[in-house]
Amino acid sequence: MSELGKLEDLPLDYRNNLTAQNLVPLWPALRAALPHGIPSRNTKPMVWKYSDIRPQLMLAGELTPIEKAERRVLVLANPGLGLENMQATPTIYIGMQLILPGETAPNHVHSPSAVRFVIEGNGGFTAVNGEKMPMERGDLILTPSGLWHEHGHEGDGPVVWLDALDLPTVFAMEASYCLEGDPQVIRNQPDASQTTYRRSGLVPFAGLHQPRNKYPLKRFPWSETRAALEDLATVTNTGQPVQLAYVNPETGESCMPVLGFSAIMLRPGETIAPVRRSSSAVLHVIEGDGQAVVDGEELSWAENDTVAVPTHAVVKIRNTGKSPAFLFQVDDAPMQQKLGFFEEFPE
Ligand code: GTQ
Repeated sequence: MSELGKLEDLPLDYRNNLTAQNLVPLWPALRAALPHGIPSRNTKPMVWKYSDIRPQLMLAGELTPIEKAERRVLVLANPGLGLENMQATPTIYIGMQLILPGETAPNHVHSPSAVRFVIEGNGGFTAVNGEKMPMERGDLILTPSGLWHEHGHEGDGPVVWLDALDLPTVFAMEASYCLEGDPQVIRNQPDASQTTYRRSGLVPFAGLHQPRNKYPLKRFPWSETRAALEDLATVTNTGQPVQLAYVNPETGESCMPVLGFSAIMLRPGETIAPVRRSSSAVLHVIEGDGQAVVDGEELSWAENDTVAVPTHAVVKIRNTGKSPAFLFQVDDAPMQQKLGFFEEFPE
């Protein structure tokens, strides 16, 4: 392999002339842009502990009224990517949102797509285009690009959920924006998508051959996902990941366009070594205790903690507890697939 020329190899007046004309020579920067073999990654493998986040979030509840916040969120920012960029990984935004009894996070719509994964509390709800959905612990609720959404809380005590957005990508495309609107008129069909798509393999016959609603199912209740994982575990060899993807029930494709969502079960004492992938990911602990080794970084995790996994990382995950452990995974594989460079690297 030949050594590429350096910037300093060029005469200073030539460099200055290029700069003045907004031109840049590629060859001194080529290897940084196209590294050999593996991408250069700034994302730090790391864990955010819920025991650290929760007290700060409750303080935010005292310090900042919802009217002053619109959304009361602490963002999990990866220090390797610059805190101000609000990226857990290069493509994944993760926030922890708090809503207190009686509060409303007002109606708005934006170009980035979001999902909510409920962490604690009872009585929270999200309304999407007039469809009111309950938020119970472990539920996944979709608020896709271009759909109006507002959140509320009709119970007691704090309600906290994890927000995952494709904001870093949409923002990098200079395409991120938001509109504010009047409160939604709630239709008399709460949780309608869940009722219509009650069971996998069964979709409404009416309209089967018509252009489809892009987001037919908007809430995935945890009770169903957990039971499905337990069933899958009975037919999956130990050491093989017990993992289910959240998909569009009509197409079988990932339920959102940019980010992918899945749930993993680890049996007591089990270690899994998922195949190495070109995608980055975030793992959020639903239940259980364990350890992860991510590119050699040893991380321990407990309930409600959140782990950042860089692209191309070597990952091992171990359930150190005596009960099954459950993880919620966010990854950018759907976007990488659409862009044509998603890869898996079997050992
Ligand atoms: O709840 O709509 O964490 O618009 C960031 C932006 C949550 C939301 C976030 C948002 C929301």
